[in-house]
Amino acid sequence: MKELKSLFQEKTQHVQKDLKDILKNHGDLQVDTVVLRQVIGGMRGIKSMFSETSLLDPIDGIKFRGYSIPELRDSLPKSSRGDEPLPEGLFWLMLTGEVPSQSQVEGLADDWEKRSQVPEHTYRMIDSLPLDTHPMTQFSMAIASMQTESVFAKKYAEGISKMKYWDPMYEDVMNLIARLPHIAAYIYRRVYHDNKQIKADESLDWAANFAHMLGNNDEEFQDLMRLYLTIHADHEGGNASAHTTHLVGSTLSDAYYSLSAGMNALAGPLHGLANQEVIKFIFAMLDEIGTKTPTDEQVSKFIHKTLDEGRVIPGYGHAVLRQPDPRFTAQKKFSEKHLKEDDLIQVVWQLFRLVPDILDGLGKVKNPWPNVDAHSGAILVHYGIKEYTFYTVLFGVSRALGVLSNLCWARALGLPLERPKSVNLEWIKNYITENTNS
Ligand code: CMX
Repeated sequence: MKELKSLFQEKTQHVQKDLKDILKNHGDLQVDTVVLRQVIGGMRGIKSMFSETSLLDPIDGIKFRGYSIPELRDSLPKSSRGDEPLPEGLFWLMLTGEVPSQSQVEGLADDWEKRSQVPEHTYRMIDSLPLDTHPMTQFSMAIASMQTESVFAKKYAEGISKMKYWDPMYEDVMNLIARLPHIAAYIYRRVYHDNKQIKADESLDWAANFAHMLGNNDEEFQDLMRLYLTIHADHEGGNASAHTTHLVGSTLSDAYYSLSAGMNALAGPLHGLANQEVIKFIFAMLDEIGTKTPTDEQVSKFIHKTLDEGRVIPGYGHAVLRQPDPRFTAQKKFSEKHLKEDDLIQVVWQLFRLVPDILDGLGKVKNPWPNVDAHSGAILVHYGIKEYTFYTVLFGVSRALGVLSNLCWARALGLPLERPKSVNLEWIKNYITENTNS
């Protein structure tokens, strides 16, 4: 069907040109409460979602129920064996708005441990996939495969009142969160460690047990996982994985369908997959230059080359942030404490020194600063998790905490089906004619 393909290409070129002209000449034209630039440009900044769990400020970064990342590190309960906050505590905070006590997080960890049995058919489904299936595909499919267990779907089929939706949703959410580290570790060990699985250690907290099942019992790595699973958990409601989970949930799809969809959004290279792209980019650069300790000049040259090829610098830029991401800073602080001498960490910091000025020089990048994904890979490599195609799964286990607490809230508040209005090119052109002198 060559004819169809070339016809399509020709049509896109016309519309592309029209949209470019419209953006240039009428981008600021008001349409209802927004402007045309936002209608065409990915809805940037339109306040049209309700989400209680966190709020993102372009300068200050993310605040979870009013707590910045440094404040979380001070305020949330910790394990007796580490300095970093327990993600159980963040989940409690996001769900209730209250900082839990030590015994409350321990109770939550116990509850998750009791709910952690993954159905046998999920393991069989994962095993049926080719080994080289991307781990995010395996993860998303594994989540969807557990939909057979949905309490919400069962209660809905029985005719539950809408006033009670939150209850089975809460049960699904708790069951899902409890099982995610088990599925993720299973995929990791299956793909990269000859399917040699490691049994859970019930005495450990949620993150430390995950680290253990991945195959690393180093206490420093366990603490890293507590930090990692805390800082990636939420970035208010409009980011692609949170928004997708919310949108799918708004149709009264259950938590399994909703999270699986959200993970598919996270798997895009402009979103969560950027964490694997960053380390790939660094490895490719070091490989090409032929050293582990490149000079600033060599690194700058590689960055310019990447941009000249029409590619983005992964780990840099953000749709909302206009400062270095506090999640990047938290990982930098962790590295300054534990990994200062690591060559790869030094390269991450070298990029931090060089990339922002180069991106600024392009004159179009709104935020030249590093985001969360710029740092995580190099830390994981240090602790032996070198298989970077797995990195986004780690992000996903954490992101589930935020998007699933939002799902509980959405059903508790009876938030409606999402249904924004879209318009076509003809509508936009007519609108411009009716509302301007052109
Ligand atoms: N490298 C090169 N160019 C970049 C860039 C980067 N890191 N960041 C933005 N730009 C470019 C955009 O591609 C766009 O170019 P065009 O006008 O030619 O299309 C221009 O600068 C303006 O983009 P923007 O308004 O600054 O950024 P957006 O809100 O459109 O996009 C983001 C935000 C994150 C997709 C973008 O910065 C990017 O592609 N970054 C690299 C990928 C990445 O790190 N993603 C992870 C984000 C965090 C996460 O969700 O995990």
